[in-house]
Amino acid sequence: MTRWGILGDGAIGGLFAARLALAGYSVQLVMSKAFHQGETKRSLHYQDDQQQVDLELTICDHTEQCDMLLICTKGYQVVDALTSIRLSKHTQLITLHNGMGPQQQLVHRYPEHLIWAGTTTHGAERHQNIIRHQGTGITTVGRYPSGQSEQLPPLWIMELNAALADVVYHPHIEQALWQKLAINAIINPITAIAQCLNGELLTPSYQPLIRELANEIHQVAKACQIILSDSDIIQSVRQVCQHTANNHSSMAEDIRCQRQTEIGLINGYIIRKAQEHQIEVPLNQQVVEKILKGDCANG
Ligand code: KPL
Repeated sequence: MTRWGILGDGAIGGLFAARLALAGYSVQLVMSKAFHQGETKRSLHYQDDQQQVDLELTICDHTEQCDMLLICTKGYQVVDALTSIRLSKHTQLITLHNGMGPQQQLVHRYPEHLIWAGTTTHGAERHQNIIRHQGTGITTVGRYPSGQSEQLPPLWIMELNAALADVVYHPHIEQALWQKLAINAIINPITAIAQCLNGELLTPSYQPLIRELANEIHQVAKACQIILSDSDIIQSVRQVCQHTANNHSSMAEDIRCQRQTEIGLINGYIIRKAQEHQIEVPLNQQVVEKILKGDCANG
């Protein structure tokens, strides 16, 4: 049985930790000493529509007893979080953050480790030690970069799926990462700038902006050899807005709470790729500028 470690104890980290523990797997919260300050156990209260459970999880600052480390920090925290713990050579890494860039950084920094990248659409909230699973989703994972030896899904995917379905294996994970990147690059900055709910993006007034952003993203994806049409992007954005109509996007919340946003790894990543391929992306540039300046409603 796979021994799991969770790095990043926010909503998604807490959700996976709780569900793995509830499914009977060995799971540890991995964090630097500076964060756990001598604490060796952490109590979590997990809730969803069917159950409410109290759990006690072990905390440690190393991965000696972890075969897989699920990295659930914000994208811009991944490298610092990993360097703050003792990472054993046998531990495989799985990234689960929004945006792109850190996956590639890990490949360069940790050449001896097997790296997996993933993306999840589960919705969760964390308030102190309470983790609430708000919406079921899909987690997609694959070797990063793809095109390496494994063609078959690894066995641990079944365990993760038993803990928190659905987990699917993607042999070309970059495709799935770009699909999620496109969704985040549209929903997150627009809702953050307008300080609105995801569902408001379904109204006609937002459609021209969504269409133009989708077109810029499609062009850059194509230059990066990713098949992602404008109409697929627009359709997925619509679906996510319908499923999460009453939610605030993570970026809208980051702006409201005056926290650092993931804009640099989302639209910032698209701009960097556009520059590499000499593609103009003026709308992506505009939204990045607004977010960085804090030029948002009620701001
Ligand atoms: O991933 C999200 C986020 O808020 O970061 C979406 C899918 C946009 C849902 O809100």
